[in-house]
Amino acid sequence: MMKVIILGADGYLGWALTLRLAKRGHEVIGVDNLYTRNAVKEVGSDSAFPLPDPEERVTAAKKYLDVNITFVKGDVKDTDFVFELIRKYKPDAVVHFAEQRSAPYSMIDVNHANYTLINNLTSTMNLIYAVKEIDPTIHILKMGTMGEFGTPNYDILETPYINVNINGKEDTIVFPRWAGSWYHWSKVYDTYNLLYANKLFGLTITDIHQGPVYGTRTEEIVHESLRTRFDFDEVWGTVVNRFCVEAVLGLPLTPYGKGGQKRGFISLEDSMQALTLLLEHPPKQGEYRQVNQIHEIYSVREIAEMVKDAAESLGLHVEIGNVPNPRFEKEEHYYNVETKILPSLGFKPKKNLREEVKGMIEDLLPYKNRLEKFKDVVWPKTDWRKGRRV
Ligand code: NAD
Ligand code: USQ
Repeated sequence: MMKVIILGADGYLGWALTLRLAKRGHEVIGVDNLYTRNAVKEVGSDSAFPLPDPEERVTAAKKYLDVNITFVKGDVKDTDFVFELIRKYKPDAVVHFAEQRSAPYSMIDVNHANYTLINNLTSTMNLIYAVKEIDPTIHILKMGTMGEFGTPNYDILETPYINVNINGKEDTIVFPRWAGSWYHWSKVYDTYNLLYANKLFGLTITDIHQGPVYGTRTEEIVHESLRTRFDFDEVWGTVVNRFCVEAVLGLPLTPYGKGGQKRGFISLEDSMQALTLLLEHPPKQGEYRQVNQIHEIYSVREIAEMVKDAAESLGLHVEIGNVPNPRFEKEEHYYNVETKILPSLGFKPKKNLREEVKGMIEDLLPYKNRLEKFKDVVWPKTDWRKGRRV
């Protein structure tokens, strides 16, 4: 059994992973500064499912799953706090989710862009130095994003480096990246810093590139008090989760622009399976392992059609809207992603998007009255090229 610190344990993925690892018998120390809770309120929204305080969550986990979780409130931007944390708990691994994770939030204005870059880069640098100083054998499992690569006209390989030949001379460069928001760029810069730390200090790192996650359920969410957060507003909601709430509210679904934008999706349940495998099968000491964590590739138009079908099978009436794209992105493009590492560790996805969205809508329907209060924050307002909310 391992001792694992999860930075960002109060979040959508962090709480679900806290429950998963604790249930598997690992010792889990969850850390969070509750930033997302406040930042979602800042844009006038809230989690679709009401969230108990961290202390109440820990109590509910004990009651329903019989697990002991330690929760520590703290800011990963604070260098002394991170050093003290690593020194006190001496973990086998640290999972780093504690970043500002919304692309639209990072595009609101210069203050939100700066916040994103400072929070994300500082938290990763603090972790790098704390591990290097206190115990360089600790496995850092860093959550990056598929969006670091953008949507290139070539396959996105699962390798940190690639050989190139420029004017007849060969060398190795970092696999090319071209992000589509300040948030996604912050993850690119994180990757460069981690690659450098791996070379410089010999740190052991798994750098995960994950696509948008969807879902309301994991095996451990056996009671309402164990639910993880679920965002749907224009700033914090991700596309599948948003479409399900739009369907419940009777709002038109919002594929942006032509809707041909493709991404690699994974369910919350399968994301937990993948993360558990990567933690329980760490790379060799000093290795930098880059993993593409996706399951199915779809365009947003295809997703809208699947959500419409699922909602209509439940008796809801759904329209697909025509929404000018507030983002600066390709709307029709090639998209292919190499995924070898997770299957080699035994990863077998249990969910697919078409079936899962029906269960998500069923889970959300009892919260329809709560969701009605936030109807006004669903339509997109954050405009990439204007650099502000319109
Ligand atoms: P989330 O916002 O729900 O969770 C992140 C948590 O980190 C929040 O609870 C927040 O309060 C905390 N946090 C942020 N800055 C912190 C700081 N300085 N100190 C302490 N805690 C801090 O986001 P999520 O959806 O759970 O995403 C988790 C990670 O996975 C993020 O790094 C995100 O970029 C990445 N990711 C998410 C998705 C997705 O679809 N949700 C997909 C790919 C990658
Ligand atoms: N989109 C729509 N309609 C919507 C919302 C989004 O068409 O109502 C489109 C976007 O334009 C984009 C795609 O759906 O083309 C994905 O958008 P998203 O909001 O679901 O995801 P994104 O902003 O990229 O960010 C989310 C998470 C982030 C994670 C990323 C993975 O918030 O933390 O890093 O997914 S990835 O997209 O692969 O980079």
